[in-house]
Amino acid sequence: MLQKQFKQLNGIGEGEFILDVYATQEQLNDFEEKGYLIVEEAITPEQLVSLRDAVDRLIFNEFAGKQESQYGKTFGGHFLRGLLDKDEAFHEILINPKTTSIIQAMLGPRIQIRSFSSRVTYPGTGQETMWHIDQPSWIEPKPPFFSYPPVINCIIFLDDVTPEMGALSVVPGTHKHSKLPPSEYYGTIEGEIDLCVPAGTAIITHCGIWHRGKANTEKGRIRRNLLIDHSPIWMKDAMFGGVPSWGGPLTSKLLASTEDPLVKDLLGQGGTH
Ligand SMILES: O=C(O)CCC(=O)C(=O)O
Repeated sequence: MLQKQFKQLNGIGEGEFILDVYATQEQLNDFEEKGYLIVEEAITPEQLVSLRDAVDRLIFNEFAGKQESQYGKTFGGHFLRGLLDKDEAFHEILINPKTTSIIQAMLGPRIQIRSFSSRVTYPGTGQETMWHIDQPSWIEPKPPFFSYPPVINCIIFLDDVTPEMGALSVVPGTHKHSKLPPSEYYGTIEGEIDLCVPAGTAIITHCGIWHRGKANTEKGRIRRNLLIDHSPIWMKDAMFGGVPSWGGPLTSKLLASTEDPLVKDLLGQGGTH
C-alpha cells in the first residue's frame, strides 16, 4: 500500500500524518492528469444495500412518488441534500478509506465535507444534466494570490450505470484549463468519454472537470448515486446561507437588510456550489 507522510507546519508545533492510500502513485498521477479516478468496489455489498434503502426512504418522504425534476432540465432528477443529518446509514461511509485516503492524498490530510447529497433519476424520463463543473468560481485573469477552489467530488453509484440509464460523461484534462463548458449544453464535446460502472463503484472527480450525467432512457432503470464534495478544512462551509458561525444579532440584522453581494461575501454568505 502506498504510504504518504505529511507534516503540518503551524508555527507552534508540528503535526504528523501518516496516510495509507488505497491507490498506486500511478493512479494518483493519472487522476492529476485527467481529473477523474475510478475506484472499483468502493463500498461493501452490505453498505450498498443499506445506502440504497436509506436513499429510497428519503426519496419517498421528500418526493412522494413524483418523478418531476426539482431543478428543471439543467439538473434533471431528484436531489436529496444534507444526508448526514437525515439518516445515520450515511455515517457508515463518512470515512471510507478506499476513497477518503485518495482525496487526502490529493488535497492534504485535513479535509472537510462541503456537501453530502444524492441524485436519483428515473427510467423513461430522459433526466440528464447539462455540461458543468462542480465549483464554478474561476476568476480570469487569475490574480497573483487567487487560488482555484480545491474541491474533490466523490460520486458513489448505488446502481449499475449503463448507457441506457445515462453514463457519467467526462472530458479528461478540462480541470486544468479553467474554462467553463458551453452554457446549458447537452450535446457532444470533443474528447468526452462515457463512464459506465457497476454499482458500488466510486468516481472521484476534480471540481473543474467538465462532466454531465446522461439521460435515463426508456430502457433504463432507477439510477441512484451519492455526491460527496470535499475540500481542505480551511475553506468555509458550503453555500446556501445561514448566519456565519461567528455571527451575532447585529450581523444577522445587517445580512437581513442588504442585497449587496460584497457585504454578503464579507460576512461569509457568498458561495458557489
Ligand atoms: O449523476 C451524475 O452522474 C452526475 C451528477 C452531477 O454531475 C451533479 O449533480 O453535479
